[in-house]
Parts: sequence; C-alpha cells; structure tokens
Amino acid sequence: MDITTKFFGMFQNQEVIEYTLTNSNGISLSAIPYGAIVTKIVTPDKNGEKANITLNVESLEDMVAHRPFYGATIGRVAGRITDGQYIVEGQQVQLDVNEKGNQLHGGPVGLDTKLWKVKTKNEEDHASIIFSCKSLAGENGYPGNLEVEVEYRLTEKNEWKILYTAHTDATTLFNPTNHIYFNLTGDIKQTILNHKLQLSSSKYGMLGDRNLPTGVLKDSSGTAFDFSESKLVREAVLSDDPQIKSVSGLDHPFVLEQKGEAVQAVLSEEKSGRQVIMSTEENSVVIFTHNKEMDAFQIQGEPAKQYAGITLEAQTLPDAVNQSKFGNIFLQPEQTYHSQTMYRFSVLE
Ligand code: FUC
Repeated sequence: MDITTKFFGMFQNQEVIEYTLTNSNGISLSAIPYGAIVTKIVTPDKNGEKANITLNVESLEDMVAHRPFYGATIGRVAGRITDGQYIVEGQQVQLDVNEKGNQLHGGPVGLDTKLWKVKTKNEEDHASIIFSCKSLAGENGYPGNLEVEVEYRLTEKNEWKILYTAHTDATTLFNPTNHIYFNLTGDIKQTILNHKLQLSSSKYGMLGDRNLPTGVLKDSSGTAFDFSESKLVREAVLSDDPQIKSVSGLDHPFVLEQKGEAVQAVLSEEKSGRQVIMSTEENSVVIFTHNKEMDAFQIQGEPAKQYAGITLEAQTLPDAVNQSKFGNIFLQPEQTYHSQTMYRFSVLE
C-alpha cells in the first residue's frame, strides 16, 4: 500500500496535510485532520478511467466558512436532537442548539470543526489514517470529557473501513457518522438521480416539523421509500410522496434489517459501472440526496447542484435519546465505544 501526503491548507496557523492511501488496484482514499474529512475517493470505472466519486469542498477556507459536512466525521451526535435536550437520571441536559432550536450534527463546534491528531499505519493488506481528538466536558453542552479515535482503513479488497473507538469520564451521548456523499459518475456536474439503490430495509423514519423524526418507523413496502429491490434513485426523489416533497428528496433514516458483515446497501451507476456496497454495525442509514444547490461556495467553478451527491450515513437512528426503541446512544465511563462501517468499491462488468 502507498501512503502519500500533500499540503492542503492552514487552520488557526497550523498546516493541514492531506493524507492519501492507495492500494494495488489503483483505488485511493484521501483525508485531512480538519474534521477527519474525507477529501477524495478515487476509483476506476468499467473502462479503467479513474475519478473522484465523492462530493468535496476544494478549499479548507470554504470548509471552515460554510461547514457543508461533505465527507466529515459528525459527532458527538449525528442528526438532530429535539430542542437540544435530553433527560438522564431524571435530570434534563440542555445542549447548545444550532438549527431552528435543535442541535444538528453535534452542535456549533461539532467534531467536524476540530483539528484532529493524525498518524498512519501501513500493513501488508491495508493502510490506515488514524485520527484522534478530545472533546472537553461542556463543549456543545455535552457532559463528559470524550476521547475519540476514527481509523480510515483502505484494504487490498477495495474496502474503506471506518472504525470508531471512544471513551468518556462521565455519562454522555455518542452517535457518530461519516457524512460522505457519493456520485459514482465521477462528475459532480451530473446528478445522482440515475444511480440505483438497494437497501436491506423495510421501514423508514418519518420526518415532521423542523425535519425532526416523528418517532414513527413506517413500513416502506410499495412506497417511494421501498428499496428492497434495486431501483433508480429518481423514482423516490421525484415522487409525489408528501414525505419526499416536504424535503425535496430523501433526508430520511432507513432501519437496517441485518448488522455486521451483511451487505445492507448497494449503490450503483450503470454508465460508469461503479458500485459501492455498505455494511455496518449500526441500526440505520440516513440517506440524504443533497436536496438544494449549495451556492455559498464553488466546486470546479460552479455551485454544487441539487442532487449532486447521495449520502449513506450509517448511525443509530436520529434523535434516539428522545425516541424510545430507536436505540441507545449513551456512553458510560466504564464503557469503550466501538463501531465499524465498511464500504466496498467494485465495477459491474
Ligand atoms: C441537514 C440534514 C441532512 C444533511 C444536511 C447537511 O439538512 O437534515 O441530512 O445532514 O444537514
């Protein structure tokens, strides 16, 4: 495996270096210590043409100024926490809020806004970039000093494995994800509407006011949210389903039926022949289809268009701390948090 580095930008007078892992099949993954952000994933198409298959901001300045979350490590808690509040041992905790009175994606200074420590590891069958950071008690309103490690492992089997480890010195919340947006065409000027998606899921979380989960996990069979058989993303995103219309696409959690090594999501694109499969230990995957053009910054000379990318954000169901049966995201001092999500890249002949 090859590990290379390149200057990426400056943050608070510190050099931010981009690390790139490349395997013997010509697949590479690049990431930076700011936000443990994945800046590129390059894979070949069916003709061997290599291209970046993810949506990324080109400059560190734009990442810091506009915080679009592209490829970023999200935490302490991914998604929204209603009113930024939760109850623990009969006490109400008030977190910092940063979107319509809720906490979104870990709050105003979430893990995606921090400069992480970084080291690399090069083994026979894989190479890794290992990021670590500390979130102090009180940051974004969370109790507990949290230490997080995220390992991005690229293997010779063309897998990107994300391995999370975390500890806290007081009961807190932890539900991280990576906010990667895929565009398998390799051209962000094309939309993801002709991508095909298949999910091992029969329920999705409905959204209500302020894009908050209503708590209802609805049966998806026969609806726009039914991906039990592979189907074009456009069939969902352009449907008249009120849940789709309300957010102009997908922005929903899908309950995953299996865990661990089982394949739970298959995203593919016919013209390039590229395919990504996902498996995770988490109970859900949030799929967001970049439902509005982002015109605050430019990528390749133009704003990132509507439907320029699609996320597969593996995580515990959003707002789990306020929804019974969504899962447990409390992290206790005596626990070590471990979770793994894997994406495998291939080409359909
Ligand atoms: C909010 C979320 C979306 C996405 C976006 C960056 O709009 O509802 O899922 O994470 O932020």
